[in-house]
Amino acid sequence: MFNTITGEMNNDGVLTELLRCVEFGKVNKTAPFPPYMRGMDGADELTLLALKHGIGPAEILNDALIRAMERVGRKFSEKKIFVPQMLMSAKAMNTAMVHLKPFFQSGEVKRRGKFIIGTVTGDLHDIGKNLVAMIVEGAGWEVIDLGVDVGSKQFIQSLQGNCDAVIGLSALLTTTMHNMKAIVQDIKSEFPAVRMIIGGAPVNEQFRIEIGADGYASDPQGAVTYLNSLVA
Ligand code: B1M
Repeated sequence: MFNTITGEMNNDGVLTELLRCVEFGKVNKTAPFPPYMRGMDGADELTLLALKHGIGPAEILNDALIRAMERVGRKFSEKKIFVPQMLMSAKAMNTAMVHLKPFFQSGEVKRRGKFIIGTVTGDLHDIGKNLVAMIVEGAGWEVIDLGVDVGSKQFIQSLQGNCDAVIGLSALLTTTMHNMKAIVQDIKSEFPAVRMIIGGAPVNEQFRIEIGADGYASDPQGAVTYLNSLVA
């Protein structure tokens, strides 16, 4: 991991350290949390270092950041960590994403269409939704991000000025995924022609069929593939 002569880390070392920072919620060098990492580089510095080493943004995202969040989720399920630690990990991940965002957004600027996205009512998880928004935007779509805890009313209001837009619903909780059904029905009754795609860890193709949504994607690229298929 370290070059003993120069004291520098190789690429695997940088990614491993970045993964550790997100897993344990070390945001940046000056952050006091976690106490045993005090004074060490955090997600902020290590993401910049990874980019400086020429590691691709997709590799940084998939091999360090998303893997770290998978570990965080597993430990939360096993009651080895609790909500405050999850929040610190989310903060570290978001800090890293600030540096990656320009790469994902620098795609073709010609707009293919509009995409309105939100995390559904009752759900405050936004990391996955933000990633989808970023990558869809990078793929040439104009993105209107309504944020978290978004219900039918906000989606419908947003559609009123953008009736040609495609809607994206994200949910991370088994409880809130069921709110998607009412949102799909409410939107379809006001705007029958609007296309809607759903995503998020607990949902799948079977659930999409059950609630009458038009598309399902397990990841941001799947959302791009679906959206592009509508304008092909
Ligand atoms: Co929460 N949380 N959380 N959490 N959290 C999960 C989801 C959980 C699985 C953890 C666990 O128990 N193992 C669990 C849900 C269990 C369940 O429903 N069966 C859980 C729980 C229980 C809770 C609380 C209820 C905890 C509590 O308070 N007791 C609470 C709920 C609050 C609320 O929303 N009302 C809660 C709170 C939080 C924090 C606020 C602390 C924080 C969120 C911070 C934030 O988002 N700003 C948090 C976090 C960080 C997590 C985990 C650890 C990580 C989520 C994440 O960001 N993953 C998560 C465990 C896990 O997922 N492993 C967990 C990384 C992200 C890139 O993946 O969001 O899946 P994901 O998005 C993916 C795909 O799903 C897809 O693309 C993304 C990129 O690949 N995708 C789409 C997502 N949306 C899409 C839309 C599309 C297409 C694809 O088209 C429109």
